[in-house]
Amino acid sequence: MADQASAWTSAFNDGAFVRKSSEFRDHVTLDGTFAPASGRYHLYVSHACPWAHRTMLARALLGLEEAITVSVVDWRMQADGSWVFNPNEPGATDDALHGAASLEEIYALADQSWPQSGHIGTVPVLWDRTHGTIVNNESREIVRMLTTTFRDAGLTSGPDLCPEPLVTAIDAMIDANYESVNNGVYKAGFARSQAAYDAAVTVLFDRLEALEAHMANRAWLVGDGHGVLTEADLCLIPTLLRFDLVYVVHFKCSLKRIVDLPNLSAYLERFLALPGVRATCDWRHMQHHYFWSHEHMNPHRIVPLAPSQGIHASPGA
Ligand SMILES: N[C@@H](CCC(=O)N[C@@H](CS)C(=O)NCC(=O)O)C(=O)O
Repeated sequence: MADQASAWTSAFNDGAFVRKSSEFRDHVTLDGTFAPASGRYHLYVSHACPWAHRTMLARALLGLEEAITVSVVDWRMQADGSWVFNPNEPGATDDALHGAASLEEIYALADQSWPQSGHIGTVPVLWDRTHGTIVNNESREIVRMLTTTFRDAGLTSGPDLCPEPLVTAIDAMIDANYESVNNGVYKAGFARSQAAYDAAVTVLFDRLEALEAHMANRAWLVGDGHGVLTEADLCLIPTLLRFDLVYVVHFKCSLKRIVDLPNLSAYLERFLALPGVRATCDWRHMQHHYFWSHEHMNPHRIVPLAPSQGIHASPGA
């Protein structure tokens, strides 16, 4: 059991968690092998997963619900880090395309050598019906395809989440939040030395305090004045939405809660009020996933009672 985490994370370096890189990195492009089209692509997601949540937020905000279909895995990640389909679980679905029992089967359909690779498939996955393969399994790249290529193809409605003049600022903001916050909570929670934990938590809260100050007179992270809603918000917010519910306790990110940071709390409320967003937030999948799946960290699988104030006190999906 002590080695459970190492089966599905790539490595530890002096006790510090190092995330594995994504294996499928093709792109949907207007003139390439993978062209944008309604009804062609399918997303495999977990409602628990902050990375998958980014793609579900882009899909919802861009009105792509009918153009891109979705299957949702069970929130119970298996001991080896793999995901299974369980349509009997509320909020989860079967594999609508292949009737697969697990996400591993989907990865094996895309790459015959997958079962021998020693890798375990992650969510999100963007699947192409036409070529019967995985296009990409890196959330940030999937989001960018939805906000740019699908938009250029006229398939989206709603805001431009990646305006050309803001691309550099959006990328810089996503980069600044990635190791510190999005991956930072995992580095705190999975640390195998006090020094690695201390370092991760220090960087995490320094960045959260900087974001709290940044949001003092703004609505959104990037753009002049109050800013405009962009991909940068979609990439940060899934981590903030899980923070008080999960990371404060489970990953020991306990210096402060988001509810203690008024500007970030208002930012989350503002985001949750956008059309379609709440329907992507399954608090139960989020919370139960972490406390059940990381058995080496929580051997009795006890799930804390949810916070009684703040965003988690009102319904999600
Ligand atoms: N770089 C990936 C990370 C995806 C990821 O790590 N997803 C987690 C769920 S939160 C997963 O599927 N883990 C299973 C595993 O690592 O075996 C992305 O951003 O898309």
